[in-house]
Amino acid sequence: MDTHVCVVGLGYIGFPTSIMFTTNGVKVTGVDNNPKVIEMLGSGKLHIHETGLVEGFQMALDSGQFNLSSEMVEADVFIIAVPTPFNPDKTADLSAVTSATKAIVPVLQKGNMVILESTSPPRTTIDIVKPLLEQGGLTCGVDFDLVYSPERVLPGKIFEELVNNDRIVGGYTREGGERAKRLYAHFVKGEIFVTDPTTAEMVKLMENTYRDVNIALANEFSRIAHEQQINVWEAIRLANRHPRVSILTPGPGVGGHCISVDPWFIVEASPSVSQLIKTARLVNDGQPEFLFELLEKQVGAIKGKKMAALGLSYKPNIDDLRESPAIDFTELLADKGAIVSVYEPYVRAPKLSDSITVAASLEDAIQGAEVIVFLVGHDEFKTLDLAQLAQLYGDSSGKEVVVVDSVNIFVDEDDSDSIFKLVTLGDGLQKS
Ligand code: SAJ
Repeated sequence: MDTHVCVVGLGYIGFPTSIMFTTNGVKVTGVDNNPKVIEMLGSGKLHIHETGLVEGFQMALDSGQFNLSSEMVEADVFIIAVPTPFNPDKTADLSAVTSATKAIVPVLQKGNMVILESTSPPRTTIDIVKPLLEQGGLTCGVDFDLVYSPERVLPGKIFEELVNNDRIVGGYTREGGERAKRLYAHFVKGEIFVTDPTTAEMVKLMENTYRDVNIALANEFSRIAHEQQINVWEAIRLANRHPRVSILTPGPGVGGHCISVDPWFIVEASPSVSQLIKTARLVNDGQPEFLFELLEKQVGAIKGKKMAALGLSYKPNIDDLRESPAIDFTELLADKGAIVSVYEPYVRAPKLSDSITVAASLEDAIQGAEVIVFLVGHDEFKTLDLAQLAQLYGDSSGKEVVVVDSVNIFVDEDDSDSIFKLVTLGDGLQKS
C-alpha cells in the first residue's frame, strides 16, 4: 500500500496534485529546490494563483498530511512534476527532469515507484529517466516501478480537471501501471487507462499538437480571408454548421507554456516525418507578424505613432504571460518605433522593454492613441462596444483613431458613425 508520496516540484501541477493526495488520505512531502517556494508555503503563503488554491491549501494544512522539504526524503512513491521548457533552438530542456531524477537515486528503495508527470519528448521515461534511476544499482521493473502519467489540466480549471479528466498511466510493467492507477484513484473520478510510458508521453504531446495544428488552420484562414475579401468569422460560423466541422478561433497567435512548446518535442524526436506539425507551429508563431503587417497597411509609418496595446496574457482572464503572442506583438510595435502604452488588467507590472509604458487602466492606456490594438479577449474588453470605447477615449479632435481587433471583440459592429476605423483580423470585407 502506497501511503507516502514525495512530490518533486511544487508548481502549477505538483502543488495542486499534492493537495489532492493529502485531502484524500495520502501523506505527501512536497520537495522543491527553490528555497523561496518552501519558505512561502511554510509560512502559509501561496506562490502561484489558481482557482480554488486558497481553499485547497487550507484543507491540505488541516489534513495534517502535508509536509515540506528542500531535500529529497524517503517515500513509497516519487512524483516528478518539474518544468520542461524549450531551448532557443526549440529542443527540449530536460535539465530539471534529470536533476530531479538524480536527486531521487540516493533515497530510492526496493518496492518504490517513480512517476514522471512533466510533459516530455517521446522515450524520455525509458531512455533517460530509467537509466539514471538504475545507476543506484536497482533494476527497473524488478526492484522499483516506473510510470509516465501526463498532466492534462487546463490552467484556471486545474482542480476541477485533476479530479474529473480521464487519466493516462504508462507503466514500464503492466503491474506498475496498475499500481499507479490505484494511487491516482484516491482522487481521480475520471477513467484511468493503463498503457506503456512512450504511448503515454505521445498521448500528451498529440493532444496539444492537435490543438496547435487546428488553431494554425484557423489562423491561416484569417490570412486567406484578407486576400479573398471575406469575413473569416462569418465563414467559420457557417462552416461550423456542418455536422463534422469544428474550426477553432483565429487570434494573435498561440501562447502558454504547453501548446506553443509541446509540438516541438515531436518535431525534435521525428523531424523527417513531422512537417505538418512544424509548419503549424511556424504559422502560429508568425501570427503576431501578420497582425503587425495588417496594421501597417492601414496606418502606414509606425515610427513615432502613439499606440495602445490592450492585453498581454496568453489567453483571456488569466495572469500568465508565458510565450504570449500579445507580448511579441507589443514588443514588435515598440521595436518599429511606435510610442507604446499597454494595459493588462491581470498583471500590474509586466517585464517589457523600457520604452513601453504600463498604464493602470484601459482609459489611461488609450488616451491620445492613434492606434488601439486589442490583443486578448479579457471579459473587461469583451463587454465593450465602440460607443463605450469612444466615451473612454474622449475627444479625438476630429482625427480618425484606428482600432485593431485581433480577438473579435467588436463582432458585427459598424464603425461608419464612430471616431474609430475598425480593422478586424480576418475581416477582408472592411474597406481600407
Ligand atoms: N487559442 C486560439 N484559438 C483557439 C483556442 C486557443 O488562438 O480557438 C490560443 C489561446 O489564446 C492560447 C493558446 O491557444 O494562446 C492555448 O490556449 P488553450 O486554452 O487552448 O490551452 P492551454 O495552453 O491553456 O492548455 C492546454 C490544454 N490542452 C488542450 O486543450 C489539448 C490543457 O488541457 C493542457 O493540460 C495544457 O495545455 C498543458 O498543460 O499541456
